[in-house]
Amino acid sequence: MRMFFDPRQLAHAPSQEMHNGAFVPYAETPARAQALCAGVSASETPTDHGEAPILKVHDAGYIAYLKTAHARWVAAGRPGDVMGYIWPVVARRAVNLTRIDALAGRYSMDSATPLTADSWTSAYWSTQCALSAVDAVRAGDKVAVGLCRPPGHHAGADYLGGYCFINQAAVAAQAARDAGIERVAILDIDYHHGNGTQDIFWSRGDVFYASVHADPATDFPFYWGHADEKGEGEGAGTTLNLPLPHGTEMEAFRDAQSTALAAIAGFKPGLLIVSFGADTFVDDPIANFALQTADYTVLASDIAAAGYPTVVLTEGGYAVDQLGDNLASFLSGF
Ligand code: SP5
Ligand code: ZN
Repeated sequence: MRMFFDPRQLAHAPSQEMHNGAFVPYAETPARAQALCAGVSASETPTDHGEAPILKVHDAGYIAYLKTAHARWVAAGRPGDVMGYIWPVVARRAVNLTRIDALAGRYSMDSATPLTADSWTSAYWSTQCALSAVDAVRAGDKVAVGLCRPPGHHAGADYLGGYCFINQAAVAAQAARDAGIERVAILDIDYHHGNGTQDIFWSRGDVFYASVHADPATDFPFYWGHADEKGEGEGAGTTLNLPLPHGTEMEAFRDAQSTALAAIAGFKPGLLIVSFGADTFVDDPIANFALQTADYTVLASDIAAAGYPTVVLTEGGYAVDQLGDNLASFLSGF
């Protein structure tokens, strides 16, 4: 099984995030990437596919912002890392934005995702891992893995958030489409709803998005992920949300994943992308499900049994000491 990781993914290292009204240590640490690598036997550095596949999904102004925001923040005399604190909410006008403070609100969904001088570089290489995993599967491998950190599923076409800057699953799905795979399915089993992925493919009939996650009534990202969100236009019926309550254990989680896999089977995808978050683990410090390490093998076996060429991309998982074992358990199911 080929796995991809680039050391440049370690550089992004914010010190703190806003959480429940106070600054706390940043949960999405470089140590997470080291744990992911420790969980697998070996990894390769990805091939550089350039920016073009990223720009097929993300807004050009947003990508320019990711590259330049930290320098503008420093030039404006701001301390630390870039964080939005004023947002153009519905019906306000996001025009003629010149101050970095205005741009930070325009291009972000939360103040829990500081942008550092290295964020673009780390997110870029995280994305190259996803694209290289797509290449491996297109070349005939049954499954390939992108050790993606920073993660991606909260990032929309023109916004960052939830520790995410570039949506690796979306860029990978689009690359597969552009390579001639007619239908792509994304199965998102991170604890949190993948609002960015949902937004990007909301009106598209060629990419199915199915997510099992904590109920947005109680959990981040709050404004997406309810069961009645099903897509629109050509995408009507190609979004499936399966929210679950705090305390969810393996049996209910596996049932929900089976529901998602049954819907995906009806879609007949040529490629499956799994957004794998290990923050469903019982001891995750920022989440509230109760999966055990051994459960991940069973979940992956169910996915493998569906028989699709499969790209696994890592998303969240903040119990760093168990993250490698949880990833290893999941991959062993293939
Ligand atoms: C990819 C992913 O799993 N993103 C999750 C983003 C969740 N952000 C909201 C919860 C923040 C909790 N932060 C606690 C930090 C403790 N150091
Ligand atoms: Zn998560």
